[in-house]
Amino acid sequence: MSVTATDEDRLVAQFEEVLARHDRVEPRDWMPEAYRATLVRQIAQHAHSEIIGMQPEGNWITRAPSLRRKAILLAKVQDEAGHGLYLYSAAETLGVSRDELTEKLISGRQKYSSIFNYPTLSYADVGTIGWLVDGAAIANQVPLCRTSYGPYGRAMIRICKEESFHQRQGFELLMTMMRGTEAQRAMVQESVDRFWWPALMMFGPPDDESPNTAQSMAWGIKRDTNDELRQKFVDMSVPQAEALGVTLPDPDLVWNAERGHHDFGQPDWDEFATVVRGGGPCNSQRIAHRKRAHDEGAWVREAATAFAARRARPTSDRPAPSGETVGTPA
Ligand code: FAQ
Repeated sequence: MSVTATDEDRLVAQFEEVLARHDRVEPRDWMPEAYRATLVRQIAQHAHSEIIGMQPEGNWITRAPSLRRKAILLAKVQDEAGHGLYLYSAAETLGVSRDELTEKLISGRQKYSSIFNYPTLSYADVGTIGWLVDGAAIANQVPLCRTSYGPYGRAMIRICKEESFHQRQGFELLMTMMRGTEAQRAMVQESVDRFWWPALMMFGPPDDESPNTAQSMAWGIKRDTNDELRQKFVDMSVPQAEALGVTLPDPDLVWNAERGHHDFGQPDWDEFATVVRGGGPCNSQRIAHRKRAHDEGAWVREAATAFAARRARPTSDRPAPSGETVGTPA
């Protein structure tokens, strides 16, 4: 059935009323095509980030310094896989398939967060990623719990609870190292020096260079701008750095009593652009690894599809499992 101009006006009006009430848009509801496409872009990028984000920390699982640290790290990396899966499921409610999204990630047609293109050079990086990267993720994602698209907002609620736990784990690891030897303290500081600026880049380009923010805010997909969230993250991190006893590597970082916020320097936006375009230190390694895992997992997907097809057939049509004869009473 074709949608007339009057029908379309009514649908647009209904959609806008939902947004004005700060209510949720659900998969069954009519939505403008551009709203759907923006959500697919953001949710897919977010899902890919969780999946690629397993690699930098996964690098240290076999070399964790104790059984306890290994168990914590394994659980954290598994949580990131779970987050990726909730997010792919949320994207699927918009009419795209996980296969299609994975293919776009591997072929470079969809992005993932710039932060995961930096290497993890010491065990302190595991703590710094927890503290700063999960910290930045929380600052960005707590407002997304109120995003206008229902399945995305609901996925965010659970993800934020887990990310908040990860952030505390990271902070606890760094605090333990800071109470250790001089060499451990130096390792933490060196790690913070490398991750601080890339963590600030996670919030995206400055607002006046962000092509998507204005429309995404109008649609209630984003609730705060990139610069607002970056500021929130800096304000939240300064007292935490003081408690840890590390220095944040920004000579311009200073409390501004008039604004009630910290002033801070700008990340190197040319470096950000290079990393987003694929030229960061680990971009090709991350994608090659993801592609290899995908190719090597082909047999699992085939087996799961065959198993699901078999389960969908009536019981009488199923081949007997070995050692049993169907229809013969036990
Ligand atoms: N990296 O117009 P805007 C995690 C792209 S947390 C790469 O400002 P928008 C947890 C952007 O897509 C990390 N690309 O865009 C974890 C756009 O591309 P286009 C993931 C970036 O969407 C922790 C272009 O630049 N979190 O994984 C980046 O309005 C530890 C212009 O930018 C999320 O994805 C970047 N940093 O705002 C896992 C949160 N920034 O148009 C493991 C959800 C921007 O060419 C271990 N996403 N771009 O396709 C968002 O909130 C938004 O998408 C922003 C960007 C704020 C990231």
